[in-house]
Amino acid sequence: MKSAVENISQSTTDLFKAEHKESYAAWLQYKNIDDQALVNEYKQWCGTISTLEASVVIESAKKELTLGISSMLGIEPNGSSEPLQSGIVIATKDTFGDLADVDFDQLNDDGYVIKAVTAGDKKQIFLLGKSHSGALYAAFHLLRLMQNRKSLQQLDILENSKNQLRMLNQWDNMDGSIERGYAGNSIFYKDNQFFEELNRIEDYARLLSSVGINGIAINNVNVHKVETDLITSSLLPKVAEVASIFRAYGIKTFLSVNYASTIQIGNLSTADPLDPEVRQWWKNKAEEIYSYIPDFGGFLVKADSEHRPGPFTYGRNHADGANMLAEALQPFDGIVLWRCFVYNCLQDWRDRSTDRARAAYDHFKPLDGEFHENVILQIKNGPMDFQVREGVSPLFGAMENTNQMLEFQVTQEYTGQQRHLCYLVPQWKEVLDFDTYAKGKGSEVKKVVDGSLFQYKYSGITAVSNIGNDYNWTGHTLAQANLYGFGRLTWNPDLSAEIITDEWIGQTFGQDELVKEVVSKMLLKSWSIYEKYTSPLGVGWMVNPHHHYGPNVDGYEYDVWGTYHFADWQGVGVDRTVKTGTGYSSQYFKENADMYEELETCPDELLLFFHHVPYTHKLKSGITVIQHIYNTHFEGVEEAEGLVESWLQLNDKIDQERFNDILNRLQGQANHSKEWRDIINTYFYRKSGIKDEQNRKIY
Ligand code: GCV
Repeated sequence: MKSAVENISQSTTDLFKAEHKESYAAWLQYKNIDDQALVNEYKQWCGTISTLEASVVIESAKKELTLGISSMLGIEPNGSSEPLQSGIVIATKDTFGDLADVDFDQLNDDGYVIKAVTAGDKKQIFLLGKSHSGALYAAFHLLRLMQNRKSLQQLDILENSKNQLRMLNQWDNMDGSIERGYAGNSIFYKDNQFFEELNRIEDYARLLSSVGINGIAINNVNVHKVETDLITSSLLPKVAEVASIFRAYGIKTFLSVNYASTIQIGNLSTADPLDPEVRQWWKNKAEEIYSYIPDFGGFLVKADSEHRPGPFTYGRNHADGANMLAEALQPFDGIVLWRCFVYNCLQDWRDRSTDRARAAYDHFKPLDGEFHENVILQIKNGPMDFQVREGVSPLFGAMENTNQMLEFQVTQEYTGQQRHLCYLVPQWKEVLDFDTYAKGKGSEVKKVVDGSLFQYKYSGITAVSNIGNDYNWTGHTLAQANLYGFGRLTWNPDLSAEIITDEWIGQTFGQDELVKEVVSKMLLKSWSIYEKYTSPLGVGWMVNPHHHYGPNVDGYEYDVWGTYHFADWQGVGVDRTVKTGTGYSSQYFKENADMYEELETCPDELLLFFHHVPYTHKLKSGITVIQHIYNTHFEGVEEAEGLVESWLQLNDKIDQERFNDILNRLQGQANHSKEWRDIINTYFYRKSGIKDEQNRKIY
């Protein structure tokens, strides 16, 4: 018999679907189309769904199309296993190789073709994947077009994913909490167990697959005692169940593992990666895991960071640690995602010879070429920690012979915790488009992590997820756009922020022109607004310790001396130059190293990340640093208030629940932005003694 606790997932999911329909459906709304001419057009193509082969993934494609079509058009499509009549045909190279003029060689593993063909009065839309997953992505693409009311007459689309691995990392703990989670508790676990009913996970899988995500690590990278057991026979059956849900949506399951598992659950006295017993233990463990989950993705590892165990304890390096796990996974085609977020969180910030920003490069660059081919280094976008603004990690492009993947943070740890609107797609695009110059001009981060610059065997993009068990998944309903945008950008980093945003709005809120215009503007300028009233010019942090929400100028918890930004009565900023500072700037390739080293060429938005300057230093705009701080903080508040005004225009155009939820968050943000403004402005006024030129009130 199921306990009350075990049933919670099932019953709340049903309740949310019934009572919070729009909030829960996110961008898979499939609203009834009221334009009759369009309905008639669509009906000609959608009366039958033919599936030419059977698999759980193809079944998901059929299920999703049936749901979308019946909901949008009010018809129940027939099922068929022959492509004989008008309708949608789902197939792959295997069954369709010779039947159409489709060059499957142009498709990569997840690629697909969508083709509309009219012959007499027969109208067919072919959804042809190179693989079953490709066919599923094609189905979601078609539904996206329909949700955005596009004509289907001339469809002739060929799509390839640019990145091989497109992943999410859940930072979920088995007690049900989520590290840095801002949308409720876990949808996977409660009270140190998996939920018995896992149907909410299926809805999550649908959302992820619809934007092309193909991998997920289902537990926190900080692996505590209970989660260490995820790789034991007590929990593997349940992991296998979760994996089978994701599998049906083309998503591979990964686990974060405790580097010291051999000690914690293996009855060994060491986790030394060169110890034969330790190595054998992991080999046996891999074999056991694959006996439950034959297509298990592999291990995600945080080692030697923030008090987690790792190879340093045994005098070994990170290649030794990662390779040991890689050897164990290799016979099963599993991979190791080894995080580069390795730094000494106990460093003394007053000592300018150390610099946290340098850490990842200093640890990993010397190991280039020493990692096995099934290891990927997972590198955060910046050298610090997902700040509203920081440099791009200089490790990208610096390791020609080592697979790399990029880690973003969709959950808004430092960017307003889903209480503030901060749409991160524009920030991510800047990172992806950043030219590393690793192989001369045109060596952008996106080409490093899609594997093309150095022909990596494995590579891609991952991110920390922003969902929880709130009825709208993300706390702030507009934060759904970050999850959507992450997936779309990871599929294709060349998509513009505007296109991704428009796609999302159309599917989420419908086709009203005012809604599209207003929401798009709000989203696209929200990162800049948030940056204006928080920490200025790339200096970072300035948040309350530990929970990282709200202003606290000296609050950064790993700097108990309150010196990380080096603000005094004369100036502010961290000198990371080679000439007089920590030398961090030299970790970039020459073009960028030179640009950041010199005050004249360092971009204003990163000025305080790279230089310590007097408050009277003039920015390229001609404004002094101190005046810029005052101006942006006043502007940021005005613009946050402007977000509320913008939203109010949409009162009768959006369902009441989502309208009110978003309004509440925006109002909270506008109020909170004033606290930010006042604390930051007052701090710098008191430090510098320089008045605001416009004599605005500084508390
Ligand atoms: C999962 C930051 C966060 C931690 C997080 C860590 C990481 O330090 O504050 O909560 O731990 O990054 O990425 O490992």
